[in-house]
Amino acid sequence: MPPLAAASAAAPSTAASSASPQHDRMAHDRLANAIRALAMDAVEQAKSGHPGLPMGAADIATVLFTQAMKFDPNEPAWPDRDRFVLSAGHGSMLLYAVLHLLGYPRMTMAEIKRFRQSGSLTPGHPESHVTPGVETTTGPLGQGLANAVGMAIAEAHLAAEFGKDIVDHHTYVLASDGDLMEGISQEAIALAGHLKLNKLVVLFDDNGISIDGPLSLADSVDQVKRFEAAGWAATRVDGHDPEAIALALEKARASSKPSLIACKTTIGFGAPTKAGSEKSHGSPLGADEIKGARERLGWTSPAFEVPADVLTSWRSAGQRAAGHHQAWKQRLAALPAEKRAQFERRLSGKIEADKLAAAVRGLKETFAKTPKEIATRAASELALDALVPAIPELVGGSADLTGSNNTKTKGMAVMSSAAYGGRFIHYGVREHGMAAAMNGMALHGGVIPYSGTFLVFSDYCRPAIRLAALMGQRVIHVMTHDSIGLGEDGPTHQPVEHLAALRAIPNLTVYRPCDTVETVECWQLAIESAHGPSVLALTRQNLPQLRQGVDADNRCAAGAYEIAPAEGKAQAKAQGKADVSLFASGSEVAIAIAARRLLAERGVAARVVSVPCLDRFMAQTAELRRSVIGDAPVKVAVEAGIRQGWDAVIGTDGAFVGMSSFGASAPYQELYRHFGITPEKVAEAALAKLGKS
Ligand SMILES: Cc1ncc(C[n+]2csc(CCOP(=O)(O)OP(=O)(O)O)c2C)c(N)n1
Repeated sequence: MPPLAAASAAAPSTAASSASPQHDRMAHDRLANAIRALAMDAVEQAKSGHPGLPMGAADIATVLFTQAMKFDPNEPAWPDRDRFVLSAGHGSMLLYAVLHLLGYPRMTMAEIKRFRQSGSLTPGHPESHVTPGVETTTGPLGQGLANAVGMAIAEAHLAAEFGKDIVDHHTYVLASDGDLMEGISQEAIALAGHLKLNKLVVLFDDNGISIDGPLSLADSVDQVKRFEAAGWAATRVDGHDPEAIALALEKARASSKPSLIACKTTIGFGAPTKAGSEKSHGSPLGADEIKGARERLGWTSPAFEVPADVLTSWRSAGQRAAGHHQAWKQRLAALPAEKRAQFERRLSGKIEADKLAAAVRGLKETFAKTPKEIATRAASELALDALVPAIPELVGGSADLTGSNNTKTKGMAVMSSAAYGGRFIHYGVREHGMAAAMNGMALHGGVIPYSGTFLVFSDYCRPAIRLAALMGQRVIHVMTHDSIGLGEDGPTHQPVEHLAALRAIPNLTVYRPCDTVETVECWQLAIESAHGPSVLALTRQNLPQLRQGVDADNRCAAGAYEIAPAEGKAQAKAQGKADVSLFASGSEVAIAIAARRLLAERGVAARVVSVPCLDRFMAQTAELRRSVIGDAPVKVAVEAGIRQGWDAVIGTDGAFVGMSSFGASAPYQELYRHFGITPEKVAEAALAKLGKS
């Protein structure tokens, strides 16, 4: 698409349409000063917030939104809009001011006045699920930049699949010093450079200031060289020179590489004593400073008032792409019906439920016919062999553990700069960047990203997983080698506290299936979870297939269910009465079932409840939970992780067989014996509680 015309196309009175360069500059300044004024006034009114970045980056944002970007305020979710990511989320007032000025209908002046107040569309940091026009939730520095890489990946992938007539947009990022100091930025820029994501443009707010003071206190990286080394086109401009910014953006759009534009700016631009200093970063400027800034900027309007001519210019800039949007709609309408339906369905996030159900049923029938004693990571691969062809929006990957995570199915093409249509991404050893890019892909829409790494490295993904949960995004993390069961690699690689730590994240669903059938069911649930991320914790070691036959229902959906009824005393069996309830997840379900046999030999009736998903189970009604937990006097939980979380099932007086220390390096069978996670120890724990030991 050619660069959009300046605002003049829609309204002759706008900045760029005027006669002389000085007039242009004055008109630009007034547009930018509107952002500055709104930011300082809103922060002042809220008595908290960050005026420095919006005031410093106002010129960049003005050029970007009034000259370069395409979007439609009346349809913020238009699929082919350019994406803008404010990676430095603390500067949220920049984005809110721009959305208001451009005419996003819900971003009213009343919302600007309610900055940071309860229930407003203007929370402290941008939240994608709260505010139309906000593409991703930012605040934890570095995440937004990595999200943007994912958005650019999704754009390139969908363009390859559906054609550039329908998918052809840019992703712009405003990143701060803090964003670029965070380690995740290195993973993100390296991946983007490698994949030659040339429609990704990062505008670096190069103000040399962070909270502690001048950047020189802590950093001396040459960012231009750094980005160039990662395969980017990189340049420096004066971030207060609109022409230079516009020119750099034009070059960036023509580049065959992703582009960095390092824009030298003054934080708090316009503030008489605080500009250029950390004092303008994160607190209200104060009445005197604001008065002085108004004088310096020549801004005579009272707080929260935008002069009519300035608002008109901004609003007409907001309408610049209306024609492009209409033309896009016509191109979409002209697509063959089936292709259009697929595109619309994929962007809507609806999966083809019948195809998913058929794939799941087929897998269950296969496993019923030929039960398999395989690791759940291998079961997951078999599941993906059926799911990937059935669900075209699945885009997989791994952080350099493809062969271990089993996330690449037969015939899955690799995504590369030469083939963006590929559906498997080699993310490299970049777990954090991978998880954050996946968030960006999900936010972009049209794809469901899934990935692979070891469960222990969920720690390296955690900040991004937390944001996926907060944003309610469907991303699926395949995390294998889920316990001491991985054996010889030892305690550095053996997750112990990770299941509990992940379960602690609200709106994240953690699955730990016990066999092939549960693995398929958990995959189905993860794909169906349109409004939250999932983790599939899978084993390295082989496990017996415990589920026989074909269940029409997805038994994992309730999170826990009785997999083996009470066995032992004849009358107990008849009445379904148990002396002991054993609860277990994943690889330990088979151990619990073996313990049930040992207990039966001692005349003790034990039932086994498989708990593939504690999160889902805890979300059931109290009544259902009570019925699954049962009323056996003794409850024992078995999981090769820490106890935390299990008391909700077994009570504080229940027995727990699991880990309370780090693991060790040895063959896994030995480790299970060493740490006492065996059928014998489970039976012993139950007998002790019964007073029979
Ligand atoms: C991961 C993370 N660590 C720390 C913070 C707290 N924090 C907010 S802004 C900031 C740095 C500010 O410097 P810079 O990024 O240059 O922004 P500017 O001062 O230019 O607005 C920090 C440390 C954060 N938001 N995210």
